[in-house]
Amino acid sequence: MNHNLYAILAARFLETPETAALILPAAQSISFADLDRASARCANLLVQLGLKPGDRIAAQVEKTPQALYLYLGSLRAGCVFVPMNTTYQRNEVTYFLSNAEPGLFVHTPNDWAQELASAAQVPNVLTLNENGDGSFADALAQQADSFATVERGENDLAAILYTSGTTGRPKGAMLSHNNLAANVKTLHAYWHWQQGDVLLHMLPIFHVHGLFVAVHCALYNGSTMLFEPKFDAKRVLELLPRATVMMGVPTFYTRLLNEPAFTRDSCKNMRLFISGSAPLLLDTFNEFQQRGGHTILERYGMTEGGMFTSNPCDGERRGGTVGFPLPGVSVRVVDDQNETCAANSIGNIQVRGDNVFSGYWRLPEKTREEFSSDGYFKTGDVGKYSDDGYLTIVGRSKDLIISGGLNVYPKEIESVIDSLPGLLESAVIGIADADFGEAVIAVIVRRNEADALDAASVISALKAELANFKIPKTVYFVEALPRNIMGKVQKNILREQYSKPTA
Ligand code: MLC
Ligand code: AMP
Repeated sequence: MNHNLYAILAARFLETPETAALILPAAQSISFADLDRASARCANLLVQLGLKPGDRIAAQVEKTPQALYLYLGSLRAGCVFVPMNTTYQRNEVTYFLSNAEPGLFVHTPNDWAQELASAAQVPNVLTLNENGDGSFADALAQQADSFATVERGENDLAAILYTSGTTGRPKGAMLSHNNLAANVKTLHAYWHWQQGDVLLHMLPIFHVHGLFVAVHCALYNGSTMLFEPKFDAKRVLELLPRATVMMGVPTFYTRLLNEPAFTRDSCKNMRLFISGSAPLLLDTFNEFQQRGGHTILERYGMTEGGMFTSNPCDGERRGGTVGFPLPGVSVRVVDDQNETCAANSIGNIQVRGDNVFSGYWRLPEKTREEFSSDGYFKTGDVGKYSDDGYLTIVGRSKDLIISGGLNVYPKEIESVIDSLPGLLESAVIGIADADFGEAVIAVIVRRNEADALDAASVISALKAELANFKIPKTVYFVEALPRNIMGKVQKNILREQYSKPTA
């Protein structure tokens, strides 16, 4: 049997080849047969460029149908897809290229990508802009539109997704064809995907949520996606009457609730609203129920394994919880000695299942540290089970901020701040924010008042180094950071101090 994920998805979506796979903002429609042909062209191109199964393909491209062809073509050719957030800056991309050693880099045209690719000796470089044009699209047009999808085994890699960490450089999570296939089959059944479902797709497609959850589920169900370049609350109101399923991070839902025109009537055609990637506040959950007449289904997952738990489709969806372990996924809460905690006791969340990745790219030591001796992955999240089996995430043992559904590791920002002229040290923290859930702020100690940058200059210096969602919304200067007796910065004190409105 061919375990290639593309073969598994296409066996289903090609049952209805003339159905629209994608409907674009200007109403252009791309059928499943078109998708199959375009991904074949891409796979042929990859072969022509000399790429072999197992070779990496790095992509830093905007959300277009062509970006999806690139992903599907990469699967078909047996290559390993390495998607990158489009707001990553040159230093961030330099690292990914040197670490992944791709055989092809497809990027949005900018001042530096070509130069970085040459420095990293990437043999093939193509461009793709936000309109779907560029040398990648030109090259596709020259290719034949059929391709025999390459045979892959269960454990062969389909993708590497980089995730930062509390220490060191970002790590590439290696996901196999079977990891991804296992998760989509489970989610398809658990969320009761059905004939006629139409997905409103407004998430980026360079992360797990938009690509492996949203796109995979729609493809596996043969469902049309209303494929929008980015989230826009007003546009959601226009499109909801044509959709049945929407997925989003909590910011999508809070922004939708800020629209006075959002009512029960807006949701008349909807079957399911799903939220994840960050905690959905109980207030948002309740207000959405009252205003929209729908109970948002919250689920929990991670780059390293896709989805782990979910509230049920037909049982009680309990606000403030992430529901039950998905079928085939074992999710346990353990104490520091790895003993299972009783219900209502808080502990570390660990997961095991076919969906869970095999390790970090070229980091065997780090991989060993992150798994327990009996094969559970340590998520770094902290939670508890209720008596009746609902999991609640109560916090994180990792120093992580989640802003608008995107992870920001303070250590990374602090290192860049500390290297700026005249600055001694810094602490980056997350504070509650009505729009992003958490907002990044920086508290900085100057080394030398005279040469130190001011707040605006710090922010503009950081913008050149880091993706936009990592940039602190506010910078505060202090004489010293609060430290405990061990010399560790007491971020809890800073959080308390800066969470208060500064009158
Ligand atoms: C944009 N900005 C952000 C931000 N996104 N700031 C903080 N956090 C974010 N997430 C800032 C930009 O820097 C810019 O600032 C300004 O907002 C406008 O930029 P924009 O691009 O126009 O923003 P907008 O379109 O409003 O984007 C916000 C958003 C987007 C929430 C819609 O970030 C988004 O789509 N998030 C979803 C991310 C996601 O898919 N997460 C899933 C990861 S997978 P300035 O100063 O330059 O104006 C995962 C696993 C799982 O976590 O369980 O799913
Ligand atoms: P990422 O590494 O970007 O995939 O982010 C994964 C992290 O997002 C998890 O480890 C959790 O901390 C967080 N997360 C995902 N879904 C939820 C949720 N529903 N509630 C709270 N946190 C979540």
